[in-house]
Amino acid sequence: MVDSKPAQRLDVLIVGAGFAGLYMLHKARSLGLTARVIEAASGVGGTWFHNRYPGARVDVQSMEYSFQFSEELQQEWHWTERYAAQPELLRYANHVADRFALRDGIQLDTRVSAAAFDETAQRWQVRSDSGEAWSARFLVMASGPLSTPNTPAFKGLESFNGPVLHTARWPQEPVDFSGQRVAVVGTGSSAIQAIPLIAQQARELTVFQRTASYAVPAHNGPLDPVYEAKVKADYPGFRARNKLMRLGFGCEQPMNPVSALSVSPEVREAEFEARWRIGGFGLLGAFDDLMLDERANALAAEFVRGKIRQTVRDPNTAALLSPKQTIGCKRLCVDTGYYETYNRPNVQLVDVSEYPIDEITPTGLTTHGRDYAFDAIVLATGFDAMTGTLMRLDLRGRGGLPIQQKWHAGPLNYLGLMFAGFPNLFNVAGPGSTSAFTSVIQSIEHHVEWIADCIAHLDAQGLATIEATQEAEAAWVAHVNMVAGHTVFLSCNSWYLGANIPGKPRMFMPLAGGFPPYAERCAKVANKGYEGFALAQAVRALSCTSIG
Ligand code: N01
Repeated sequence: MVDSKPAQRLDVLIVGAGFAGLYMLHKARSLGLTARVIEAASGVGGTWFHNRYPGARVDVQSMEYSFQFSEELQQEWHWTERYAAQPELLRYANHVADRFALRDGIQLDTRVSAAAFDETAQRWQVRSDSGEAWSARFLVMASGPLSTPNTPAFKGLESFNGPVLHTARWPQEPVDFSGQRVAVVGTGSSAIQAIPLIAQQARELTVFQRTASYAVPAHNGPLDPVYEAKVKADYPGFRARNKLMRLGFGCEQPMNPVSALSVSPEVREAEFEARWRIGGFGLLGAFDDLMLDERANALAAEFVRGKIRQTVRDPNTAALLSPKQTIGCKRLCVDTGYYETYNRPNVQLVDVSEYPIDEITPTGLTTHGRDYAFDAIVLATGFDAMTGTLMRLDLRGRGGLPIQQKWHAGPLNYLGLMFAGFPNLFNVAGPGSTSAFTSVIQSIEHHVEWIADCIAHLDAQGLATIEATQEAEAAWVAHVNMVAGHTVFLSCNSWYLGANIPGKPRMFMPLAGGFPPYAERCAKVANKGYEGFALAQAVRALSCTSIG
């Protein structure tokens, strides 16, 4: 271990200055707690700080993908587009940091590398890789479910003569592909957004696809001022209606409570078509059994494949772009001109499903015995999702238990918020919660408020620690698995299952049961005196000095 300076004492140490960390800091301060955010990057914004690739934008509508805790904030902020692009989202994160005077509580360019629960002091002893140390009663991991990029271990990756850019670690300065031959590896949400824009700039673009994705149109455009005024006229009502939705958003296009198998082909087609014209995730709500019954799902899947065939002129390319897996099993992509891009003469698609990329060479890459030459390679290869960031920390609970040992078979958790053996450690938007299936800012607000209420409860009762019980945790993980078992989510290899990372244990990580029942369960647990948690008195008097 690096020699460390004397530990700064805090009530709450927060890891990460994305939306979760910003709101947690604000909330902790509103409770009168001393709190500090430690962020590895040189700015706030988390996901939206790092994912600066061309075309990066949110796939939930801007009016829904924003904080609701402050009516003033939601009234004063103006989104320019239906789906905000990364620069605007980053401006929003910075605005939130300034508006709520959070900057002096955020330490940038500092990477937390180790945290251990000290059972005697009942505090988290936390260190950075530069040897700074903090001692906090509570540790909040606001480090994001999609924050550790997945860079496949391609042979020869280091040997490439040109730049290798990962979508999730895009440079801050603009990248110009003009006149270049560019490779994009991957065809998930990031690639689908980046490909149309790279294709407009590059001389030649070659996309290496292992699994085709389903994409539905965003129909993005300037935000309609009439719509904005309508939402702002009753923003709390709009938010409340969204909270009743399964995804926590989309109240204007609710789930159609009808089976896809119970209607005529004409009715079905009309419903799919209407939702396709609106764009976004609403297609999966066209019928209430699309995510539950593979026969119903196949009808929606074929509808999208039909759209691909109508859009892509070359039948071979259209066939390659047509996914075979159930729709929605991997996260649905929301695109702007993705399939149309393959009609451009400078774009080609290479299938690497059967014959993988063998090697990156100084001049390009090889697959299936063929060499391809490139000036730049873009890896749109996703993330070690939900667990990657915590598993890379030296994070130890009671008895020095490393998180790697606790999670060797998958991320055990209770309510997606806490882990048995790791008292006073809260995880925001992690495995076991519905966050991956919601508008994530809404999930973040829900988690942060639950955590803040929990800390306030402990303080009011003179309690020092809270910890999930092993029994409650086991029952919760079984519940998350049981819910997934009633859906189509187990029918393909997705990051939800950890299947995109070689060697990662397979466990369906997010809760697929819908936001309203999850939020209700979290509230019920708290109302019952934190059922399933062990709460304990201080083993000795605790004191906490303010560091401002
Ligand atoms: O990552 P992904 P992403 N050789 O894992 C391929 C959110 N997000 O960054 O499917 C060749 O989806 C891999 O192939 P396969 C959103 O939640 C949101 O695109 O594993 N290919 C796949 O095609 C999303 O789900 C937004 O067979 C390899 C691709 O790389 C999540 O982030 C925008 C490979 C990775 O796709 C992740 O999206 C962007 C290899 N060795 C992201 N390894 C919006 O809000 C991997 N691949 C719109």
